[in-house]
Amino acid sequence: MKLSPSAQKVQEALHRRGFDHLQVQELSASTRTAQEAASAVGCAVGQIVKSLIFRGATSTKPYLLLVSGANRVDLPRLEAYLGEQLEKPDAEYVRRVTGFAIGGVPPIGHTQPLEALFDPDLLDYERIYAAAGTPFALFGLSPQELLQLTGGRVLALK
Ligand code: 5CA
Repeated sequence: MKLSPSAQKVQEALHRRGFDHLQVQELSASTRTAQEAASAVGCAVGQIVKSLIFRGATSTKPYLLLVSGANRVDLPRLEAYLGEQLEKPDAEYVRRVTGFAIGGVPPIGHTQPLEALFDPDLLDYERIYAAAGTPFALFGLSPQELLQLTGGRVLALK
């Protein structure tokens, strides 16, 4: 099946990184939210990776938070750790730094390199599923593979 252009971008990013064994899947059901994605795959919501973009208020740099779909980020705690406030950017900023629209932001293949922070709860699963560029696309992988692909720093986020 031919992938849509945004999903194809993610498949190509996997290819460039030597992860050709990972396959982007386009589904007929929505994967726009973690809950919808879990229903579409038939997995626990905790196995869905939310790829969330925040902006450092001081550094102005974007952060990529890779969070289990079951968790909410404890922002004050994360801000204390990072030593700066975090702002929730608007949709246009998310598109600019990632190259993708909200609802399909993948953990890899961004316009620019993003500092990634990785929710340790994702390590509890053998297989997790991340967005692949559109609100109908996902790819499955192991948490260790996601760590390798993103260079994420494992940090309690909830
Ligand atoms: N495809 C699904 C499962 S992987 C997905 O992308 N879920 S998500 O949680 O990673 O992405 C949606 C997230 O985008 C929301 O949790 C929220 O943090 C963020 N978001 C939603 N609307 C906006 C908005 N208007 N501006 C900035 N961020 C937004």
